[in-house]
Amino acid sequence: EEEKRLSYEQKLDICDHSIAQKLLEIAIEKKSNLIVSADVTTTQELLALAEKVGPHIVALKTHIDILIDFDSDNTILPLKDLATKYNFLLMEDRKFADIGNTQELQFAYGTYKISNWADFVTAQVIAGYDSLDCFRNVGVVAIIGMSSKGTLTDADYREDATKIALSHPNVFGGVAQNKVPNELLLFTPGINLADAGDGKGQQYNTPEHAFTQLETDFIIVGRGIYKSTDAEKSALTYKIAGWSAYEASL
Ligand code: S5P
Repeated sequence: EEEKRLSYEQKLDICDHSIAQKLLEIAIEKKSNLIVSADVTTTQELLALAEKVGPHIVALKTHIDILIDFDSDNTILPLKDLATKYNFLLMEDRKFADIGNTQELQFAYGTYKISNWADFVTAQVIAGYDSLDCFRNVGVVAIIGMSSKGTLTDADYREDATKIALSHPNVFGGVAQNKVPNELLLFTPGINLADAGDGKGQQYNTPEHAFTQLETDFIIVGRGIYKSTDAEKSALTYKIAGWSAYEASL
């Protein structure tokens, strides 16, 4: 008999990291596995998007360094209020990719002071196991495989990256376009119901593909939601599509 994917309830028993636990609890409570990628360039757009999609998401993924008007009082404080109001986590998609000492500085210093506000961050594992030690007070989602055409994350790389993700106590999940072991939470970007690509190398799949073929835990949707004419309605559409695909995969 074919083994079934684990439910969020079953994952709660084996994914111990406190952020993994929070994400799974929010998923169950909101019946959502949707993460919106807020790739907008002004604070006003970011907060407006968070207000619209907040009720439907488990986390809001940011690229905080693309904001033209970042200000910790005007950007982060209201964003944190919205995260509390609608019960979602903040995922900063920084994709750290340097030696531990440099990452430690990038994480805590500079303009964005990510360590002050992010619940979890993404990091490449290219610099090795010890490079991830600096993310002590947040959770880390390791980039195991990328969605873009021609990515260098081949099967050998992904196998080694998965070993680091599984063994490092700061890491609770992976970003990938393939299955990962049950002990990790899987995050899958490159999700779009209307498009197959963006003409810049991005490759899209459907929520159904991500849950049936990859047994993902969370789908990440950017332009499919924030570029649509009604972001609130689109978020609801992706939330329902993601939850139905999850239930069908059980
Ligand atoms: O392999 C990856 C990893 C990530 S985190 N492919 C990705 O597209 N991402 C991110 O997901 C990317 O940086 C962007 O923020 C989001 C996808 O956005 P969309 O507009 O293509 O849905």
